[in-house]
Amino acid sequence: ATLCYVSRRIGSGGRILPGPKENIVSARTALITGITGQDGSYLAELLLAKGYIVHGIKRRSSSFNTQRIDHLYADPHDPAARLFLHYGDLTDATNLIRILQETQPDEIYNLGAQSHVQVSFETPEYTGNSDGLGTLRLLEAIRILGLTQKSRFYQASTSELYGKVQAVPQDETTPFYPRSPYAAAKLYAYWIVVNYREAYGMHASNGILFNHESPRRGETFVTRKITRAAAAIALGQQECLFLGNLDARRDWGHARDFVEGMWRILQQDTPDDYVLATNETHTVRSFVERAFAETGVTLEWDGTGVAERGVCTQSGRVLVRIDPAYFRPTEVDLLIGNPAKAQRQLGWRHTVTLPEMVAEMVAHDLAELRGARPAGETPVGIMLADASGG
Ligand code: NDP
Ligand code: GDR
Repeated sequence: ATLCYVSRRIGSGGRILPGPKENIVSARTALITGITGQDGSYLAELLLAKGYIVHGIKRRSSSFNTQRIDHLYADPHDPAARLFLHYGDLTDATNLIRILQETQPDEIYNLGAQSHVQVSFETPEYTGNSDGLGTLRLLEAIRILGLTQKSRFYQASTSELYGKVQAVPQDETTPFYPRSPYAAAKLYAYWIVVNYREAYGMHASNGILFNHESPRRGETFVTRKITRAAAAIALGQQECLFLGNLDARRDWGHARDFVEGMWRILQQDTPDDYVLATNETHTVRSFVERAFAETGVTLEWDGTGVAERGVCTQSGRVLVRIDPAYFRPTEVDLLIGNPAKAQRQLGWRHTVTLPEMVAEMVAHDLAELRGARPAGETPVGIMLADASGG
């Protein structure tokens, strides 16, 4: 069942296409938690293109939650199918044990998490359960099933661990200082991975990934919220964008580059912890300016927010406003990562620049909003990108 004769590659729009045999690395089996998320979808594409058999855990939902991977899915009855989905949840230990027993993965990528920092202040216990204890459950499942020497383990650790700035740029030696229930849960996960590596000799590694974005980014993370709003405003479908702290600085890369780094981490002979980052930092404010510039709008700051240049004084039109509801009880002010170790040991570096990524995201959102909601159909003033939770 682990032999794979079909090699495929990813075509435009992420479709799997027949490809040359050399794409096959081996007939390895991977399990991805969080496969329905941004990173899970790009990682599934990457692994399928390399010839892996990919199993993914998806949560039961009352509405469809597989949009990001639908283009990868093949009928499991098709003998060439190599992507298989299993219902499960990181809060359910017996379910995880059963899935690991059935799939016997060579590589496990733990990407599943309640991943929204602001939401973690509203749901701290659940976030601790899924993001912290969920990681422990997976590691214990590996141990219980005797897979410690077979299954390599990747943990989606995060630059949020650095939290309150201790040093810049941040690297693998920078002290952690978590600033949210999310970061505290991920801190537990980080250390339990290190502990299981040292205690049981497991091939378990942390990728300490700085922010990475894409057109598949969830709509309530700040970059996608901004690009969707810039597109919607340009199309006359939205009046104004409400944001919180514009002065926060982030090291933003592209998710497709970062999943390549995850895979490289698990291909090392020795498990270890690595920072993946671009080594550039930008304010939320400058991201807003870039995104609106992509739609031909030049923004000019005033005391209350951001106004469209020229129009502000003539009609007083304000396109971006501050809503204190989006400020966090404790903020992470400045992230900039030093990926030197990953460059040296993994041969990894980011390839997509910030301007390229912003352009891709805005173009995607313009196309999506044009298709989904032709201009004029949606009442002006609706906050398309301003869903609850940030
Ligand atoms: P997303 O929020 O896009 O995806 C999260 C995934 O986890 C979804 O598939 C979600 O399922 C699933 N999930 C949530 N809760 C559970 C649970 N209890 N049990 C099982 N699955 C669950 O996140 P990203 O793809 O952006 O991030 C992937 C991982 O990397 C996360 O762990 C995140 O914390 C971490 N990370 C992300 C960074 C980034 O900049 N993107 C940077 C550093 C770390 P559903 O679709 O049903 O909601
Ligand atoms: P972050 O990403 O918290 O860094 O976590 P997010 O995009 O949510 O926030 C980035 C910065 O923007 C500021 N901000 C706003 N954020 C949101 N979501 N909505 C707003 O309206 C808004 N206005 C300003 C925030 O205060 C913050 O400073 C992401 C997640 O993917 C985590 O899972 C991951 O671990 C880290 O990146 C690295």
